[in-house]
Amino acid sequence: MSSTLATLNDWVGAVARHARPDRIHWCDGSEAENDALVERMLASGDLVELNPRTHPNCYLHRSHPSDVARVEHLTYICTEKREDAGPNNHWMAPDEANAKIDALFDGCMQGRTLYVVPYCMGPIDSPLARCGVEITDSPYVVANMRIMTRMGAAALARIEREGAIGKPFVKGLHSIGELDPAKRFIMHFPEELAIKSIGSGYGGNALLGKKCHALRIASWQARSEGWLAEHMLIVGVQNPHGEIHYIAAAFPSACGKTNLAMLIPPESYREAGWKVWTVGDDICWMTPGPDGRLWAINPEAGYFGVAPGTSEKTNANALGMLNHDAIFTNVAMTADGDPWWEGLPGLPAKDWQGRDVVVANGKIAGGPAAHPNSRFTVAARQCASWSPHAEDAQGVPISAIVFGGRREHLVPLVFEARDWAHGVLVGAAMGSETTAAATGAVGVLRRDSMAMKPFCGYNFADYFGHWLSFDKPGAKLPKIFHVNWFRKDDDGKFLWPGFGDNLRVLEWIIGRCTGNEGALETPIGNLPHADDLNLDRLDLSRARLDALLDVDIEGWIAEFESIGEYLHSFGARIPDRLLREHARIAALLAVAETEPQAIGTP
Ligand code: GTP
Ligand code: SPV
Ligand code: MN
Repeated sequence: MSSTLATLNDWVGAVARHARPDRIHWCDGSEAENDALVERMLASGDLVELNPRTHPNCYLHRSHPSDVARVEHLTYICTEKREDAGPNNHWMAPDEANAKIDALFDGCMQGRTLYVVPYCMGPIDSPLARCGVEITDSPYVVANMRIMTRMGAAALARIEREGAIGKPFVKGLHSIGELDPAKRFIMHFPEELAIKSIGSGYGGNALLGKKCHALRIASWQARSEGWLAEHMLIVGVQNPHGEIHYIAAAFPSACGKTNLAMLIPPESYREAGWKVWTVGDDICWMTPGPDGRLWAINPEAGYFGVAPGTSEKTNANALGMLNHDAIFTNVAMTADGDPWWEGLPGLPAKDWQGRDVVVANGKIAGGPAAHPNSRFTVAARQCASWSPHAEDAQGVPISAIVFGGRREHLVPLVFEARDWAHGVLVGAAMGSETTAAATGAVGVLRRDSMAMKPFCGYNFADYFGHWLSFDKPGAKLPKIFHVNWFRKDDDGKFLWPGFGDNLRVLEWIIGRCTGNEGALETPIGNLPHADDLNLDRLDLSRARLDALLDVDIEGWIAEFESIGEYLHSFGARIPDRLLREHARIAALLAVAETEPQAIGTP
């Protein structure tokens, strides 16, 4: 097989001559093709079959122990000009990058099959969707791409149709190479709509439709075309009147997007008739519609979600979709062959590397049995809360944008930005404690603007300017909020119960959008008064609520100094509008410090 599109055939041919695979396979995405791939991976040991009675068509993949997360230090944006990549990215000149990575691709597929994987990001008939082709030598990547994207014949047909009228597709080249961290690079060439990734078979490093295409390359395209490609979940919240408000929320990796996207309302809300609909859990593409609102699609067709912590209590919707047709990566396994991770009942027999688990006094010895960044891959439609509008070609209209991170201290449960420009500052200033989703230290506070630090394909200063540019006549922009589920008390315990109870905060957010909720103005933004939140049947003391809503002026003054330094680190390219907004709030904080009576207390 090959394509009717000469540019595609030529590229595949050129790659094959260089990487020298034994065979070339063009993927059609069919069931039969997938079955054959699974057979081959079971035979090679790439996959282990899980208990077919409790988990039919479920498989476990154990990645190389040095290849378990994204590698930000090996991820490059390769633009002609260094300033276009910005200080937020690692940069390499395209010529140098191509030479370096092409040398590693030389002959790297000998003895292997080269798979040509055509895919579509977004509903196959949506004008907002975009296509790409990934070339890979990893059957595991093919099986994951089949779940995570619209992969195969229909995507190829669209690519050929668009190619015939000169519309390009994104070219992604991937090889697991030698799985050697010293020979691992994830390189992006936004000016050529191309990606080259070698040396990793894991998640965002290898499933090129996801972070590489749908965020890094797409954010670059979105800037020149007037839309936004964001690291956001999309959730529909239906109130007892049957009205649905869609919220897009940007939290950094492993900070709660999947959980919020699949939220199960607290009992009192369920009884009252509230429902929550999942549209997406990781990536959101938003475009202004003819009505001035932002309309969003989820470019993905599946979830590549964090396994540890997923339980009946925290995310029953996720657990419920994982008992058939799922791939698990680096989880542990019970003696019965069921997948297992920290947070599930019972005990595992084998850890994520396949080693026997030692249990002493009912506890697992020697660290977690499932890798902290172990994940599941599963089709989006298997989720009980999958929205009937998730595949609407025009997307869903967004009522509110929410930013949030892991902040043990300082940042209140929720606050609302005054207007769009303030909201852009709130997003740009986001900080979060690092997680296991990327290699490196965990729990270190860093700036992660709009949760896009690892994913923005161009200079953050230009990106902030692009965000600001949406505020123009005729625009009906969503309100912008900031949340923090992770504030802790003096004993290091979370102050807020989180998970399903986060709907209480979403209700206030929606109420602010419809004009039905009150708020207290503070220098950092508008907060709910204690009695603006619906805390029905929630066991939360007034002292804890006050602590959650506390705005510590001195702490915020220090925070704003640090935010100012951060903004200035982008030099002259930083939009003046953002600096003015920063100065405005810094001035309000200074007044509040000298005249505390000038602001109220929530
Ligand atoms: P990526 O897929 O890496 O982009 O991450 P994500 O944002 O989808 O992460 P996910 O929803 O899987 O979050 C995983 C972690 O956040 C787990 O450790 C959860 O237990 C924790 N988490 C999610 N929601 C809450 C919450 O409301 N409160 C608390 N305390 N923890 C939460
Ligand atoms: C993230 O790290 O934000 C993820 C997982 O969603 S990965 O696809 O590996 O990037
Ligand atoms: Mn993510």
